[in-house]
Parts: sequence; C-alpha cells; structure tokens
Amino acid sequence: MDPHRSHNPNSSFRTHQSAYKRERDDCGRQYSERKHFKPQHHQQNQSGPTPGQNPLGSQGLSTRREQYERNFPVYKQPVEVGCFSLDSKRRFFNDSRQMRYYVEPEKNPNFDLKDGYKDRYVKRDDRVKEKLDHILRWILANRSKLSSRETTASSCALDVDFVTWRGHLTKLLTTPYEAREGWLLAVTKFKGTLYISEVETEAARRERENRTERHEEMMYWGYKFEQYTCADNVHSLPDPGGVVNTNEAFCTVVQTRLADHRLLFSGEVDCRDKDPKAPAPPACYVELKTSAEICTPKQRSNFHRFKLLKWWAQSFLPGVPRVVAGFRDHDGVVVGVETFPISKISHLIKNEQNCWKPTVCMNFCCDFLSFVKRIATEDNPDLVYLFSYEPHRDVTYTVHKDFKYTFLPPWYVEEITSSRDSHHQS
Ligand code: 0WD
Ligand code: CA
Repeated sequence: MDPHRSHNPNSSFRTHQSAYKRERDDCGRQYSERKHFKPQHHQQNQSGPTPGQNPLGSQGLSTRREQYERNFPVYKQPVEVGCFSLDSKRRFFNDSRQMRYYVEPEKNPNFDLKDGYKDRYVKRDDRVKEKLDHILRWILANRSKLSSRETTASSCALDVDFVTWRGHLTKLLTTPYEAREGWLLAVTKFKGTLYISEVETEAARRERENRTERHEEMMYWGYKFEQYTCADNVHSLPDPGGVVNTNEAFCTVVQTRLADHRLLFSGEVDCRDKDPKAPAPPACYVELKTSAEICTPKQRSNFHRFKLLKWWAQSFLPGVPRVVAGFRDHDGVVVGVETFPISKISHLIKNEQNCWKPTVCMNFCCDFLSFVKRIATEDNPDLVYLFSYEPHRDVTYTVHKDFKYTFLPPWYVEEITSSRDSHHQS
C-alpha cells in the first residue's frame, strides 16, 4: 500500500519538513541570481490619496529567496470542511455531484489527446471573472461549520483570517522563483476576515486574447487526459467518446493554518481514489497533469526546476498526496504515465543546481500574509488593497476606494451583515 495514504495527523507535513532540513544541511548553497534587486523601483500609483500609508517605495515586501531560507513554518494538515460542484453550465451545487473516480491507465497508453477538440469540446468562457463568488456561496450555505465560537459584535463573523482560492496561494508559494509572470491580488477586510481575489494583469489579458490556435488546442489536452483517466461513478469506466466540458468542476474546501494565519480555501480536484478503503479526503484525491515527454538531460532539469515546483505547491497546499502525469509527444499522444507522490518531490529535485526549496515557498507565503494583515486594516467590504508583484521586484500595494476593484458581491455582504446583526447585536 502506498505509505502516503496512511494518514497520521500531520505525518506528510512533518516528514516533509525533516526531509527539507536534510536537503539544506547537505548542500547549503547560496543563490547567485537576482543580484540586480532594486527595492525602490516600483512606484505606487494609488487611486486616491491615503494619508500615512505606503510612502513611495518604503513599504514593499522582498521577494528575494535568501530572505526566506529559514526553518519550515508550521503548516497544519489541511482538513476538508466541505466541497461543491459546478455543472456543465457553471451552476453552483453544495454537494459532490461532479466528483470523478481515478482509473489507472496502463504505463504506455497511447492516448490521443487531440481527439474531440473540434467536435466534442465545450470550453468555459474565460472572459467571465468569477472572483470568489463560488467560495462565498459555499460559505453562506455552510456558515454553521465556520463560526464555532459565540462571536461578539467586535470579533469576526467567520473563524478564519483568510479566504481565497488555492490557485492564488500557489502563485504566492512560487513567487520567489517566478521570473516571468507577475500577479495582482485584491484584498478586502470584512468582519475581521481578509478575502484575497486575483485581478488579471494586463500582460495576462493580452496573452489570453492573443493565444495561437496551437496553444488553444494544447490547453484542451490536459482536460482530454482527465477524460481518459476518470470515471463518473465508482464502478464505471472512463468514456473517451464523451464531450469535454470545462465548465464542470468539483472543488474541495479546506481549512488549515500557516504559522498564525488561519486559512480557508478552495481548490479544484480532478478525481479521487475509488478504493473504498482509501483514506478520507483530501488524502484520497489525485491531481492529473500532462507534460511534454522528457528526452534530454536539459529537459529533465527544466522539468524538475519549473514544473515540479508548480505541481508540488498546488497539491501540497490542500494535502493532495499524489500527481499522476501523462507525458505526451509533440503530436499530443500520451506515451508514458507516471505517479509522483508529493512527499517525494523534494528528494527528486535534490541533485538540481540552484533549485527551488519548499521552505522558501512557505515562508514567503507566510510573510506575505503577515504583510497583508499589517497593511489591510480598514474593515470595509468596498475597500480594496491591491497587492502587486512584478518579477524581480518587491511586492507593493495601492489602496482603492473608488469601487474599481471591489469584489465582495452585495448578496454576500448583506447576508453576512444581516445574519450577524440578528444573532449578536439586536
Ligand atoms: O475566474 C477566475 N479568474 C478564477 C477562477 C481564478 C481562480 C480560480 N477560479 C476558479 C474556478 O471557479 C475553478 O473552478 O478556479 C477554480 C479552480 O481553482 P483552483 O483550484 O484554486 O485553481 P488552480 O489550482 O490554479 O487550478 C486547478 C484546476 C486547473 O487544473 P491544472 O491541472 O491545469 O492546474 O482548475 C482549472 C484547471 O483545470 N482552472 C480553472 N478553471 C476555471 N477557471 C481556472 C479558472 N480560472 N484556472 C484553473
Ligand atoms: Ca489537473
């Protein structure tokens, strides 16, 4: 049996920590990149003057790796507190109807990922920005699970410090190693909880609007691989003849703690182990990926340095223990399938020069969240603190009172406000 499925509380997390320490003690390398760091380069352009806040260049957060090479922070084993589904029309359901079951393919399956791209593909409209809406819907439907304490008027409505998507946290974890893509994260403090929602950068919008036909098709390949390896029911088989509809999603909602930050986040889960003896979620979940086949040492090194960083960060956060990768050729045919246990990824990359380190990722995320707590102090559902990262720069922020970036919807703000008032104030 896969040892990663026997789930003692905190086991994979603590094991991971000690493995990391060994790695650091063994090689203790100094990073030589990013020498041209200019802490005061990025200037603030606030949408309205906010006296006393962020004077030019003096309050950024460093993204230099060296700053974050310390002991692995406490990261509590994530606990699934619920889930939800989005159907073929992107409608929300407070249940697991979109859960799928992993059916292990053969090692060299020759899956044709191009099949169905022209005639059996319904693509989600990625111009529609859903922000945190689905998570907020889940919160309203499950509030009793979240506020255990009898809160007083001055304390928070939910017993968490941060609410966000897992994907946003993944971006934070990989920031010290991200040399190509910046990000914008909007933060609003409401009833004591900080909500983090991504804003598409200009560069990302341009890229989305100018994708080549080849790129569009390659984006389909990942979803097609899911169709070859997932069944809709425990006892059924995958149906490669069906339609691929990327509106459909099953999302887990987990609670955990990073140092003193209590987190609630949701992430899309591809499928689960169908063995009835499999451990409880999230330990039974499987993340599916496709990647170009590895033919040269250079390709292997790039795979370790860039791809495994993203895969590790994404699955480590919610406690998903394994990634199943389909390696495909240039023509979109899967020529090999391999399983990567998340707890083994840090060993795999050990021999790579100047490679990424889990502890740097987690410490940066932790310090970013502390930075957000320090800056985003005004409790106001319409106010947005916009945090910005551009490669090789500090994280900076601007404050927006003009509704341009406001993302908490009125239906959420009103429901939280009115139910809290009726419970605790009048
Ligand atoms: O509208 C938006 N800008 C966003 C929507 C931003 C961030 C998230 N979302 C939501 C959607 O509701 C989606 O159901 O993304 C959910 C998934 O969130 P996540 O798990 O936090 O995102 P991430 O870890 O980045 O991606 C997980 C999977 C991806 O699989 P791969 O193997 O490629 O990592 O979710 C899919 C994709 O299959 N995915 C998305 N689905 C819908 N909208 C999006 C997206 N924007 N991004 C990734
Ligand atoms: Ca996936």
